[in-house]
Amino acid sequence: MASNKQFFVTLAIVAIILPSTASATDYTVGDDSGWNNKFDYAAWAKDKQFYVGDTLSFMYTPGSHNVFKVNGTEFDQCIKPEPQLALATGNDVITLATPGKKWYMCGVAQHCAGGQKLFITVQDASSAANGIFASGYQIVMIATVAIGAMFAMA
Ligand SMILES: [Cu+2]
Repeated sequence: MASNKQFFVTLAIVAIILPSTASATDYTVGDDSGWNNKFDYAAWAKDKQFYVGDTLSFMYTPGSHNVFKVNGTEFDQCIKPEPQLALATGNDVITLATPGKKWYMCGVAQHCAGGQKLFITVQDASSAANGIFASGYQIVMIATVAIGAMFAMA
């Protein structure tokens, strides 16, 4: 019954790995509109849940805009940091590595004052509802696989 054992081992690996890889989301900021000065990013972020491990992609024509990660005061007052801190490739991908509040703004002209700024709150994946779901799912799958393996080896 070697083939049955292989099947359950494969199932066990898939069951344990799948939920943890499926939970990371890549958000294109502004979706099809990208990163520009004619979009409401507060409305875009409002109904989204951001977790550690997710990524933000800022898409724009290089030179027309840029991206600064700033603090809350800089965000509120549109204070531009040192120019060399700007992300400016036009396809800037930021991984949300830690939980907490994150602020981003465009440093070109008066775009920030015009609304080209993004504020999000990143949640710790392990404390989030989907984290609890994932670990519960894993326990159920491991138990199922263990019972199946016992039958397979009998
Ligand atoms: Cu801009």
